[in-house]
Amino acid sequence: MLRSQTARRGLITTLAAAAALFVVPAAFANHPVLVEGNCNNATDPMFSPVPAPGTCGDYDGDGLIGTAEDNDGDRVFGTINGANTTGSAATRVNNNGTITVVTSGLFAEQVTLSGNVTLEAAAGVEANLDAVRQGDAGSTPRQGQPGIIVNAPANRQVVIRNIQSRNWTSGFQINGDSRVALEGVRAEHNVNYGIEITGNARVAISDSEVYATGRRVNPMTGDFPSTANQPDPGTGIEFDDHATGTVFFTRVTGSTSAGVDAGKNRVCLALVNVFDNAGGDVRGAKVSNNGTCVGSAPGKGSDDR
Ligand SMILES: [Ca+2]
Ligand SMILES: [Ca+2]
Ligand SMILES: [Ca+2]
Repeated sequence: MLRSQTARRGLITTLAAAAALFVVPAAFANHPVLVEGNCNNATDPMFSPVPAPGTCGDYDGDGLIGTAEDNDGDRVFGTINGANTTGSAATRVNNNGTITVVTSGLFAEQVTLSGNVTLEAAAGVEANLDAVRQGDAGSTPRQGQPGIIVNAPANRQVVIRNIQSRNWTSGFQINGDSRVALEGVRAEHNVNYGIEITGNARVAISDSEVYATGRRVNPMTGDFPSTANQPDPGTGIEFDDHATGTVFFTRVTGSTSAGVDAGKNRVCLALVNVFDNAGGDVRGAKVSNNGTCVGSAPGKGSDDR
């Protein structure tokens, strides 16, 4: 009897300890956070002193912005990287959650997404991930890098919605086995690619705009395109390596090379407006005028259209 009571108490203790492990809310997974915008004023953006609480750039009105907001422990952040991986450890999403930019702003930061994450701007909000912030010494090295990089395993899904990316080598670069939906994104004035898709990535692009790839005048990095500075290659959307995808209800104009280059990969375009792309509007993709890629043959090159 005594022995069985002791055993029972031991079992209860073990179960209680196990239960405690499950209820400790150290870091919530898959949760939403907000990012404050900024007004792109000389005295405001994320690197600058704190504005008056509640004024431009301080969405939650606590007098903190930028990295200070990243680290005050609430679920509002001052930078996109803070909201994802570098802010308060207990509240950031760590590539498992939703990051919503809630007020317009300039975000002069390269962002890498590697998990089950949604990065979006709220309706009506202009979230501009721009390599260039006037007067910021980081602008020149940033212009030699991609803006938003996705490299996630195949069993994760990344969503990027209503975000614009400008003045990088590639506005959006999607690598590896990533599975990505780009909805309502804008890539403008990126030098080499608006949207660059490599590896085995699968990407669905919809309601998006890719303009003026390979075209830029910049006193620091040069005049693209020019004899001295050629884009490499200046393609609006490229599906490289073994990447596949669909492009729906999207505009691609003014590229110095192709508008959409799918090589011989399985890529379908439906209701896509391509215009004035110097290297040809579409290379290698199946083009559907029926508004859907369902039932269309996989891309076999331009003859398949
Ligand atoms: Ca704040
Ligand atoms: Ca705060
Ligand atoms: Ca915060």
